[in-house]
Amino acid sequence: MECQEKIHVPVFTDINKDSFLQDIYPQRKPAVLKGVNLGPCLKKWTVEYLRQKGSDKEVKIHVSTVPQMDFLRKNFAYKTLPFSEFVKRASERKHSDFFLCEDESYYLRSLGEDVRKEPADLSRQFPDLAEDFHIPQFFTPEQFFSSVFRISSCGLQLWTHYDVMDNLLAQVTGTKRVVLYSPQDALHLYLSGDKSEVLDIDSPDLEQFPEFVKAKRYECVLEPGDLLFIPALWFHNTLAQQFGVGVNVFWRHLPADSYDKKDPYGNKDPVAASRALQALERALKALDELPADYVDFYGRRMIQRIQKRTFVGAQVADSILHSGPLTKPG
Ligand SMILES: O=C(O)CCC(=O)C(=O)O
Repeated sequence: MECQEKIHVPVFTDINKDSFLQDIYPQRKPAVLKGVNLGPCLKKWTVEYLRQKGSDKEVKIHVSTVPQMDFLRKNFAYKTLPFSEFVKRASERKHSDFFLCEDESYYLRSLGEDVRKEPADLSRQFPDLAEDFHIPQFFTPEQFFSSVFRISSCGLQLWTHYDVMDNLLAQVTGTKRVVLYSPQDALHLYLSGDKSEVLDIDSPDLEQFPEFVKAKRYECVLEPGDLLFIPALWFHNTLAQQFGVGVNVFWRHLPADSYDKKDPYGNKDPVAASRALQALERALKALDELPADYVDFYGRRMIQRIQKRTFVGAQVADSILHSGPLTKPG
């Protein structure tokens, strides 16, 4: 693909809570953290050990005939397997037992006990394994939202999406490529809700998605023991280069009541943003009673108003424009 600007996600070593909170967190940009103590999982989590400790707990998984999973066109099936059987199948290339075809791909995003209401929490769904994984204590216990198993077949690619909470994605075994896009590139990603319609980010159809080249591509490859800080609203797309086990931890970055209470996945828009989006739908409906040329005109005016009022760069430019000559505070 031509001309998409590519940026390596910066790598930091010897990070502790203080340096994370002081140097990395306030930047609101992704960062790879190496050398944070994740506990004995790094040595212990072999396929055999996971199968034995995770035992016969039933897990709901994604199964697909192709490794590139597509949520919008639903090219995968939801199936249920005992954890031990799932790990066996996800770790092998060809399966003797299968749902769709002998080289099908598997993905687990673990869920809470009550799937609709409760966020995933490793210490509740997999207590014997959870004790091997040390959650980095970079936030207060009240901010904790969920800890989620991410287990993928080799080659499994997960669609580009954003979440509304801050996130530390820990790679425990295997390597994984992660591509990220800034929230400021949202208009270049052809969004449908929280997901991008551009599935093939490596060779996108530029006739269908011409603006996609304008999105800056941030990229890193996670190795066992690495943590990736994914700030809320940053888009991410993952590609497992080997069978791999990861855990991600979401925590609340905004006050607790900013979030939708019925959101077990951590991906529903904050309450105020949902209200604003609904109000926009009402505003657009109100325009419908006018002829098309008026709708076009007032649509453009609304865009200008929204840009001026909400875009960070535009606000700064606007305040400089309206503040007169810059003077030093007296
Ligand atoms: O690691 C993965 O497969 C996906 C991770 C992800 O989407 C997340 O941490 O929010």
